Amino acid sequence: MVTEITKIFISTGRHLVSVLEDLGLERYYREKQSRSKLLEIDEQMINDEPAKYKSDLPWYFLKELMMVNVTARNRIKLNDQSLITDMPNPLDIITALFLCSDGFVQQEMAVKMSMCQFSVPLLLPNCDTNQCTLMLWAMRDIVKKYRPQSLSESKGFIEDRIVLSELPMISFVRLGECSLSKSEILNKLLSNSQQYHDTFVHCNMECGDSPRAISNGLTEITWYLPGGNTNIDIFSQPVAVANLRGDIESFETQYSFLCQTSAAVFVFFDDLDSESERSILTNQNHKTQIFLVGNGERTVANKLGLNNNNIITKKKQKNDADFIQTFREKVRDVVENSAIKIPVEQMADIAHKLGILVEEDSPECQTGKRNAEAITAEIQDILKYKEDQLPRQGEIWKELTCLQREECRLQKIGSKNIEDYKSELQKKKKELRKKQNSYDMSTAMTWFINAISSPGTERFYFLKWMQMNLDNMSRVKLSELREKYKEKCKNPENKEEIKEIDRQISNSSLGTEHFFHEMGQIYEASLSLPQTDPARQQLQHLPKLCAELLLDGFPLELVDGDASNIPLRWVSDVLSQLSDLVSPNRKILVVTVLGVQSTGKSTLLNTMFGVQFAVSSGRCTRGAFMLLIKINEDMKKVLNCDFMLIIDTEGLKSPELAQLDNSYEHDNELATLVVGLSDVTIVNIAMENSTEMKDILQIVVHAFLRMKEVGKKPRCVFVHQNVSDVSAHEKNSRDRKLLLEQLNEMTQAAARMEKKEENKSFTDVMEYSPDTGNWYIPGLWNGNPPMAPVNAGYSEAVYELKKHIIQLLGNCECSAKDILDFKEWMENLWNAVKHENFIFSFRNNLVADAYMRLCTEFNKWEWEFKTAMYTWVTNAEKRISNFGTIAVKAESSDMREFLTSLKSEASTVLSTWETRLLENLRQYFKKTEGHVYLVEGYKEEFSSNVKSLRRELERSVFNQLTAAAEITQEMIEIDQIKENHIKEIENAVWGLVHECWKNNVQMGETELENKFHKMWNDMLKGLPCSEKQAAQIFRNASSYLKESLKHKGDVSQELLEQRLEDCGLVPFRYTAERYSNRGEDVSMFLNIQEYIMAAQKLADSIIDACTQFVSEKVRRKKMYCDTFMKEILHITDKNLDVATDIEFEVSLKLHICGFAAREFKKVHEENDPYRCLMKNKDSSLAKRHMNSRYWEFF
Ligand SMILES: Nc1nc2c(ncn2[C@@H]2O[C@H](COP(=O)(O)OP(=O)(O)O)[C@@H](O)[C@H]2O)c(=O)[nH]1
Ligand SMILES: [Mg+2]
Repeated sequence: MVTEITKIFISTGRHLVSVLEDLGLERYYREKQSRSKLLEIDEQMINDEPAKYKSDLPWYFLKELMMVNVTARNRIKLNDQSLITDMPNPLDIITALFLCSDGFVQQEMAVKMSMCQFSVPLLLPNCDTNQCTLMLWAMRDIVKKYRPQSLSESKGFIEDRIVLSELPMISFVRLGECSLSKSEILNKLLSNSQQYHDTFVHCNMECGDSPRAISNGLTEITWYLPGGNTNIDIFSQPVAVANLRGDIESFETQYSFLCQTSAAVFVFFDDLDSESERSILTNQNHKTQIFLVGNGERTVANKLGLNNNNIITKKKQKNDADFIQTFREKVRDVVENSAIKIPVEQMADIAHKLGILVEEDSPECQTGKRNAEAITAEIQDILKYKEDQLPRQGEIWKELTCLQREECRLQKIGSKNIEDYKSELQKKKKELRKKQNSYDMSTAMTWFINAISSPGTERFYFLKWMQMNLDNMSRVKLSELREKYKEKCKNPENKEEIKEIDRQISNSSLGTEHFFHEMGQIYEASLSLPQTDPARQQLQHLPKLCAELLLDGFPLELVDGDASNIPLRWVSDVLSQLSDLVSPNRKILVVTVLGVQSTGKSTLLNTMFGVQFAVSSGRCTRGAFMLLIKINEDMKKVLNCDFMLIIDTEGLKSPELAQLDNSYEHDNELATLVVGLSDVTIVNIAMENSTEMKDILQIVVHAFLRMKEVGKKPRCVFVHQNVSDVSAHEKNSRDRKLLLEQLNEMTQAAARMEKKEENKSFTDVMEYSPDTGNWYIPGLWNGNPPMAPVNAGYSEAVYELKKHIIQLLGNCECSAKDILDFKEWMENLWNAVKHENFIFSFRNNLVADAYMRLCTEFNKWEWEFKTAMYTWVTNAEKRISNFGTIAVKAESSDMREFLTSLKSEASTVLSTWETRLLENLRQYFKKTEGHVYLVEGYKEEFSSNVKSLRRELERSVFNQLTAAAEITQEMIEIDQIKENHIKEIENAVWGLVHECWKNNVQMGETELENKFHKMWNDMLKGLPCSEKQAAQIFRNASSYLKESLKHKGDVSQELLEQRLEDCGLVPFRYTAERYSNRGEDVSMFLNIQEYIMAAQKLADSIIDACTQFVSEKVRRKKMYCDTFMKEILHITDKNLDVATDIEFEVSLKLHICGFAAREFKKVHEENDPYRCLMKNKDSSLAKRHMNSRYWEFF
């Protein structure tokens, strides 16, 4: 025995080095291949030429495997037929790759292999050291979903990390020579009748008969998982199947291991002549059942003391199908009756006893595991845990989000002054930040930050352990909820229930992203501390940590799905750090995917780029993750960039949910942001939800038209999933045309609404080609999950799409930005999105359009109402002032009575109008044209608008009446003052003069003047001061102006930041800055000149009309009232409908309101009783009186 092993060791020991050299992998034997290297985009990635050298083969295989191509193993061969004899066995290539990869690449490979339904290595041999390794870590990330028979009634299912599942394992080994192909029989055993699949590599496959150089002793594992259909399922219970390569006589350790872990071991043999062969079967000390499978006679087997039941023979006459059938019976028997169910994780103990290495024993992996467990062991109740350990993200962060939005949108400002309101919001924000800072750093976060600060691969092990532990914890609860959710969504009646499940899902989910949220909040909050605060300084390094993770290909959250907000400062600082980490001016291109929830977006990206976005996460929150991929030197010249940033959105709301709360805002915002950020957007359309996608696209296009930030044209590619027909492209040319027509139509509608009719088609806004911009991708699975492998057609179609996208990216060289540019672009875009509030709230253009129509109509009624009330008030004011003159001597109580009666009269008029408007509204909704039904939901809103309009008018009318009454009253009083006080003044003057005279003091002019002033001021103190009311005029004007521009997008709100007091001082000159900056050629320039002239002319005529209105009021010395300002805006709006430019409109309105408010203010001040007297001072009776008296004396 010993000599035998030594022989193998010596012979294969030489082999490993030479085989690795042959395969060009020797340099990775010591320094393992890492994930970030694996992700790199290089020339080979899009190269279709067949392999030329042996050293190409592993890379070709890896490339195909990363794209989950089921034919990956069949293609490991060279084009050159003459070399065909010397071709490596696919198993050698797989073994070599596993030997040369680090734990993360191994994991990735195992996951993809299991998606292809390939067997994966369980025990990996190293013929150099003659040791083998249990590949526990590599398999850790495989999660499988299946339905055992017990659940087929209830349609329940089990979703589990396969290494933790308690399944029986059945092993297959060979002793001596065997004429049966063990692996092929196994494949047949596991395949159902309609669909044969090569789970294990066998000798009848391409190069499967090449001698194995380094893969003897390799033990592979696969799983048979039932789907709950008795007619299809081969076994009704899940079972693991292991397959040892090579003769067990040479691999006794592996054999022992299998005997101790399996429920049964099937030994394939031809004859058992030698004593040593027999002894190996009897020597084992274990509980497993041994079955013998052979071509030969039963008698040999009987010598071993096995009963007939444990012997399967394939006689010459027995056909394959029958043989397999008997075989299955035996296995089924074992599976159903076995008590031995050892999860792979527990096999590690057995491995240790047998001297088998376990890769998880590496110190980095163990430290990572300990660190992760320290955190996750503490978690009992997820919701409570989040509150205790991650307190900064929940409600506080959501409130902060609202405040940040409100700062941009000022939706609830009411009649407050902008500056005051903003500083009020600022103050609230500061308080929340203070509250965030008041929490101590929780133990969980301290540990988390420490662990991700650890060096090398340790932090990745830690993060992976965290992910897996958290995932395991919430999986049970979540998968149940998700299933329930899907079920409920089929029947949208259960809205409340859906909402409730949604909430529960949110409460029960806890992933590493929550720890990163917390980090972001800790960092952002610390920035509100003084610069020198040690607490703040200690946290300065956090962005760098995350930048490093990003650089290593770890996905980081861009948009926080829980709060639907970007922690802007945090993400910006991470990107700045990233920019510092790479050499300067590194360029990036951005690829994004957009589509409805659970339509295979993440799967698509993962297949395309070999990345690891969470699949089937089914989170109810919808954020966006970004991931950085390096571009290899050889591709840089093609792509003209150094990195590719991939953004995966977590999926837009499913239509059921969108209808639920009628909130389109988040999805529209998210879509606009990511499309705006990307160079290429992949729009994922599944047949069943194309409407939702079109709705969202409309809003994206519309938003682009509104937001000046989007200066470029994003490219978009439509991906139609689940279309497998070969003629799809041909057949769907009509559909494509239709799609483009629809896209054009909605672009035009949006352009009309935005008054930017120069945009005539979708392609004016987005770069899209109907011929090359549509991709049809067949379904992902070939057959019925869980046993279905990935469809080869899927992988191939995704590969073609990938080549196309890389080609597209190669064409956008000019748009490649460096990281800092990207950061700034993101900040601007997000701010713009936050400012925009109008368009995002609609489901699509039609609704937005119908809403606008309703608004227009409503404005008309509103105007009629207001004009009527204005006329009525003017009349009433006249009556009040007459009342004043006629009843000069009347008691003031009479005036009060009169006022009360006027008010009640006003109320009657107001009520009549209110009823009339409500009736108008009712009639409007009875209409059939204009898509009125789409805005049915706004009926209530408009009804309450009518009511609040009435309230507003009532208040204003009452105020005006009161003001008029007061003024009249004051006028009377002023007259009385004048009258009554003449005597007093006379006396006072007398007193003054007399005093001077008595003391024989002769006062100079000035002295006399001063005395007079003092006396006058004392007297005036009794009168009310109305300075304040005058200032109110500007404030009112501002708020009406804002109101009138509310629906015009963020540009207008930004332009409105100017102080109205500074406007309208100089004549209006329109310069069309926006256009002049863009004018590239002369013809364009000439057009602009014409345009400017036309605009100026229009402006002049509007200004004239408004000036006339103002002068009329000024001439008649009318006291200011709010209607004036509204009337002016009305005049402007009426004449403006040909204007195409929002900047023009805003600057014109600012000008007009500015000068009008100033004029009104003057009149107001003139009418002010206080000012009346002040003005009268010099010419006043009193002064004359005093002067004459004084001089009379001297
Ligand atoms: N039948 C079928 N399932 C798919 C297809 N693409 C993805 N899936 C499955 O759908 C689920 C959701 O996929 P995922 O990529 O997470 O969707 P996302 O939410 O759009 O990112 C996963 O379980 C996928 O395996 C497909 O083409 N056909
Ligand atoms: Mg996804």
